[in-house]
Amino acid sequence: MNIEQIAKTLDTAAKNAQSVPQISLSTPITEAEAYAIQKASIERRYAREEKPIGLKMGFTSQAKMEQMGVHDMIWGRLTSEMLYPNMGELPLKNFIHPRAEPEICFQIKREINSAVPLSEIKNYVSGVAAAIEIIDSRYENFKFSLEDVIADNCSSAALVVGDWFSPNFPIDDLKIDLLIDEEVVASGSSAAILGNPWASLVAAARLATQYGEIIPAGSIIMAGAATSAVYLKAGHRRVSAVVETLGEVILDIEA
Ligand code: OOG
Ligand code: MG
Repeated sequence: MNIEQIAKTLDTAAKNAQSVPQISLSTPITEAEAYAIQKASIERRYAREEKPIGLKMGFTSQAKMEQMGVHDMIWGRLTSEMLYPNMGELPLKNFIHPRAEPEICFQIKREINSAVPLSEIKNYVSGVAAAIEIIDSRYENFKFSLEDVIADNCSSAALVVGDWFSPNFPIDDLKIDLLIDEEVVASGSSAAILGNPWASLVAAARLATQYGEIIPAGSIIMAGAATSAVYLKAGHRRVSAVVETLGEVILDIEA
């Protein structure tokens, strides 16, 4: 098994918006190897001048685990090229089969270099915001094993973050809607994210630092989707997420 070779395959698939067969169909990989492939593939992005901006959690809600048939939390890396401005335009042609999901995002104010208990996690955070993640599995038919999706940087493709609010703002049980062209296509609550989105940040700190990843001040951390993800298609004009009291975050869709 050649980690660099698989990393290149996945990075090229993302760059060219061209799907590839699942790795696990031809090469069995362990979870540790999958994280090594993810790291190597993201390092190829850094070599193209993309910058690390934070991390994402995945499969932190029942809705997501059931939709994808996967039952373990995963984490991936976010880069500068993935971040779109609120109200910006998302070019569909850059993606294979993109799906949108509504999330909560944290902004980190103090470096995290080891696990942090729930009782202390707020001390590391400067803001909370509504967000949308665009996931775009590089695998054919959006199908994968847990190891496949970890290697593929947890399907992460793009994200947009709304206005920041104080971390003292209650976020444990907020209504979350995902809308396409102003119509609600998925609904849930922030409580669906591990019972409380703060628990997802605790998990991110534990899992990432376990793999030797330090979370610098200024990073953003996506808590994972509260609802299942919804395909974006040609003809759609806008995707938005509305989180009770945190407000709205919007991407216009460029066909
Ligand atoms: C994997 C990514 C999961 C989330 O928020 O749960 C994820 C996928 O569903 O393709 O980002
Ligand atoms: Mg997500």
